[in-house]
Amino acid sequence: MPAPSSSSPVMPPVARDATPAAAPPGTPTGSTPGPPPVPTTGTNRSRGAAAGIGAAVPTGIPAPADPPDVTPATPGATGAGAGTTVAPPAGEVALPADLAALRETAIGVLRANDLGDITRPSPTLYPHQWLWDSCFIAIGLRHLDPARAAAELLSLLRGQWPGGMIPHVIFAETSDYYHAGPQRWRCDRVCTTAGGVQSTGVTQPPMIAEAAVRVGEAMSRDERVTFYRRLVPGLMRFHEWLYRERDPDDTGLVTLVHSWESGMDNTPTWMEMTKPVAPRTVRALRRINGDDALDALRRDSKEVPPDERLTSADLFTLYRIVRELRRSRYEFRTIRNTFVPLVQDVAFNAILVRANEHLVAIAEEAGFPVPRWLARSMRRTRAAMNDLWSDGLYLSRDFRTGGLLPHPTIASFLPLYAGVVPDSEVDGMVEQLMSPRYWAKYGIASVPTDDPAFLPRCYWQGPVWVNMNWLIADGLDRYGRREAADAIRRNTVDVIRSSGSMFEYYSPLDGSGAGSNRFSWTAALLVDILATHPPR
Ligand code: 9WN
Repeated sequence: MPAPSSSSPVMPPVARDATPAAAPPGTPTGSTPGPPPVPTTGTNRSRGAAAGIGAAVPTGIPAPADPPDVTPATPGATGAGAGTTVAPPAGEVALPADLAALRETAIGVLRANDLGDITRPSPTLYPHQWLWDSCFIAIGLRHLDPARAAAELLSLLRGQWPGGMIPHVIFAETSDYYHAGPQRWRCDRVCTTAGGVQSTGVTQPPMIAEAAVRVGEAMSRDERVTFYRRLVPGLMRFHEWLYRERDPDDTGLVTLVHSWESGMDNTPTWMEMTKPVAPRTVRALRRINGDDALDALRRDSKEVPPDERLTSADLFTLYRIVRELRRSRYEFRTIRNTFVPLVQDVAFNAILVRANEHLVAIAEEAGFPVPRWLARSMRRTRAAMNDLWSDGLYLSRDFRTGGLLPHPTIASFLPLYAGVVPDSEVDGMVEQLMSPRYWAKYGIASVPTDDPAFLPRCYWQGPVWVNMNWLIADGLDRYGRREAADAIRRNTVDVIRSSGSMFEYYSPLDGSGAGSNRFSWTAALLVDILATHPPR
C-alpha cells in the first residue's frame, strides 16, 4: 500500500495536544491499568469545529449549512470532466477529474460532519458519535490529517465505562434530536463514563485496533508510539471486557445483547430473533390499525422515508429490549435470564479476531504486555470461528440454544476479513460472493437477492454498504485474491460515483442511494480507497 501523505496541502495536520500517556507499566498483571487518560483536545461540541478537519485551511469547499439529509439520487450522474486528469496534491496519486471532484465532495461531507475531535455519521439522522463509524472515519481522515484521525479514536475512550466497555454511541452536547437518545438508556444511573459523557449501554463492532493501525501507518514512529501509548490501556480494557463480560462461559465467542451492537440493525438474522419479543401493545396496534398507526408514532424516519429503514414494529421491539437491558443494569449475568435475544454474531466476532491481532501488535510497539489470559481468549476466538461454518459459509449462533441461525447475509463473508477461512474454502466463498445471488448489477447485496427478506433500498435488508465492501476487500487482499478485492473496490467507487453523493447505502439493483445522503463513513472510505487503490 502506498504510504499515505501526512501533509496533504488540502488539509494539513492541525496542531493537537500530544501529551503522552503515563509510561507503560513494567510488570505484567492480570489486567491493564486504568482508567486511561482521555484526550483533552476538546469536548464533544455540537457545532463549529474550531480545531476540526481543515478548520484553518481554505479548500474552496463552502461548509454546508446542514441541508436535509436526503435529496433524490440521480443514478448515472457523474462529475464533470471525466477523462482528464487533475494534478494531485503533493504525496497523493493523480485522479481522473471526476474522481478528484468526488473526493472533494467526500471531504466536504467529512468537514460538515466534523464536531471538533469527533465526527457525526450524518448531519441530522445521526448527530452523535458512534463507535464503529468513528473507526471507519479515522481510516479516511488519516489521509487528510493523521493527528485529527488519532483524536477521533482517542475520543472514544471518553465514553469508556469503569468495567471497560466502550459504548456504541457517545452522546454529543447537542440539542439535535436522536430517536434513541440518553433518556432511553439512563446510563447515568448505572455508572459514570471516563470522560463524564452520556452514552448508550451497549457496544459496537471492535474496529478500533484496525483503525489505529491504519492511522499509525500515516504517522512518524515517534508520533505513532505516543498515540498508541495513549490508546492501548483503554483499548486493552475494552477487549478484556468483551471476554470477561460477554463470554463468561468461555465459548471463545462474544455474545451480543442487542442488534445495535452488531451495527447491522435489521439484518434478517437478528430480526428473526427479535420479532418474537415484540411488545404486546405493538402486536395489538398492528392487528387493529396495521402498520400506519405505528409509523405515525416513530420519530427516526423524518428525514429518511420509513421504507428505507427498519419497520416500526421492529423499531419498537428494539426499544423494548433497551428497556429490559436498562432494568438489568446492562449486566450480562442478569440479561441472560431475561427474554432478550442473545446472539454470537459472526461479523462481530470476525472483526474481533482481526482486532485482537492488531491489538497484540500495537501493544507490543507501545510497550504494554498482553495479559496471558487475554492472549488465550484471543486464540480461542480464532479457533471457535470454525463452529460457525455451515455449508460453504459462516453463520451467527443463538447463544441460548447453541443452534446456528439459518440466514446467510453479508455478515457470513466477514470471516474472510478475519483471515480464519481455510485457504481451500476461500475460492468457494468468493464464487458465492460474485454470483448474481449476492453481486447484483450495482454491487454486493447485504442480503441474498433471492431471499424473501431482500429489499434493495431498505437499510440492512439488501443494500450495498461501503464498509462491508472495504472489510471484505481487505481480507481478500491478504488471501492473495487481489483481482476479486480490486473488483469490489472498483465497484464501490462506481456506485458512489454514479449517485454523485455520499449515501449511507445503495440499491444493488439500480445503484440509487438511500438513507442519509451525507454519510461520513461512505465519504471516509472513499477517500481511503482512492488513496490506497486508485483506479487504474
Ligand atoms: C443505531 C450510525 C449507525 C451505524 C449503524 C447503523 C445505524 C443506528 C440507528 O446508524 O444504526 O445504532 O439509529 O439506526 O445501522 O451501523 O453505526 O451510522
